[in-house]
Amino acid sequence: MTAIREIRARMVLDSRGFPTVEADCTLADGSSGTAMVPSGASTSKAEALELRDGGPFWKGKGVEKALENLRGEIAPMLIGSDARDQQDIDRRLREADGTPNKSRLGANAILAVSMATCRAAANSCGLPLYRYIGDSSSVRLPIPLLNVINGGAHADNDINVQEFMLAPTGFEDFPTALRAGVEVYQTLKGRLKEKGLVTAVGDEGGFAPDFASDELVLEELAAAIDEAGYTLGHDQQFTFALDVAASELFSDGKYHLASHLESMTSEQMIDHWVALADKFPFTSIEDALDEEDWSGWSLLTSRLEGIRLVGDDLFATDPKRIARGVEQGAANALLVKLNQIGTVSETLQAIQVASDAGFRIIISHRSGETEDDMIADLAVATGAGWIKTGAPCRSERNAKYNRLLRIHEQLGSSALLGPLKF
Ligand code: 2PG
Ligand code: MG
Repeated sequence: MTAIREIRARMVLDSRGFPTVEADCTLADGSSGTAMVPSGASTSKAEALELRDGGPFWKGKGVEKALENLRGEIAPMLIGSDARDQQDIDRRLREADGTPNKSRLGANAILAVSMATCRAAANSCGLPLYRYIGDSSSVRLPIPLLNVINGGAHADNDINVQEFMLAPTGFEDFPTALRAGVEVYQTLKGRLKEKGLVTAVGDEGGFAPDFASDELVLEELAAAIDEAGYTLGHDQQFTFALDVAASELFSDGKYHLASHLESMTSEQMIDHWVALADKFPFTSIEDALDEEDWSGWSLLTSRLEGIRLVGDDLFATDPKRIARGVEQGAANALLVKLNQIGTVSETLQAIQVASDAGFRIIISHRSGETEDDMIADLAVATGAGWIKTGAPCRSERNAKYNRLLRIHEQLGSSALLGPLKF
């Protein structure tokens, strides 16, 4: 009944208006699942490869080659396979590709099929996706990390840090945490307007005004939280989270911040974050250093013990890189992106490796997204306790928040919020 009968694929547009891959998987019993893959802007060199056509159309970002591989090679190979055996499906996809970074068939083609198969199997079992991937103990909704000010590669301003996030860490349930986040977001919009700053939004729905320094942004956010009637601080209602995306600031062995005239060494960069964490209450700081600055990461992790130091570009959701981080004490939290590794089961394996080492798990969107909401289910399925999916603005971001609201309703009084261990 759960044998794959048909796999179809097409090009659809992502939130930046570029092509991406959508796949449908239909099973012998008529159940089906559809999935779309996202696309990053500040990508790690260690990520699985998104196959793009190059050439004159779509500014080189067409996905016809990926679709050809999917229709001509992947679909025929998987017809008749059991969709419930995700491990086996993903292993065969990996082996058929045959490269370390899925560059032959394309991680976009591979992931679309992996995700669509997973959804079809869940539908065939009559289970919501979070329960199919997880089990009956999957009742933890994630605390949303709301990216309300966009800088770096995601916005046309001079802010160094790519993402300034509100973390509603002191609330009882998901809807209340989301409501508080939205109220602060809307209050912030009013404050920016009053100051004559732009309230146009960046790729992830956060505002993208110009501020002279990262500190000024954080002061503005603190004021918005206060004005909205909430409290900021460790053990209060809100804390902050940052994604520096420091690989984007690193060249020739140095860090170059727009707010600093002089470039910085790794040690100076670490001092900079330690000083900032002294002034503001951060729950986490992501990619504070370059993705190959392993010794810097170890030093930073030992100096900022109380804060979750999140490896995104550093780990690229790759179990091998995570194992290296665990061994070297580089980072203590994992950012999880399905398309960095390219299949559902390898993503789950990455989460397992990191959780076993006591790392915090944050499930994440990409800056180029679609209305696909699988990451909401993935967060609940794995009990990660954290999700990063942009500002509460732009429907590709809200698709995930709205899915979590529906899951919360489904779970009723059994729903919990946040990770088992903070
Ligand atoms: C990040 C992501 C998502 P991108 O750096 O964490 O916010 O951005 O998808 O551009 O890599
Ligand atoms: Mg990041």
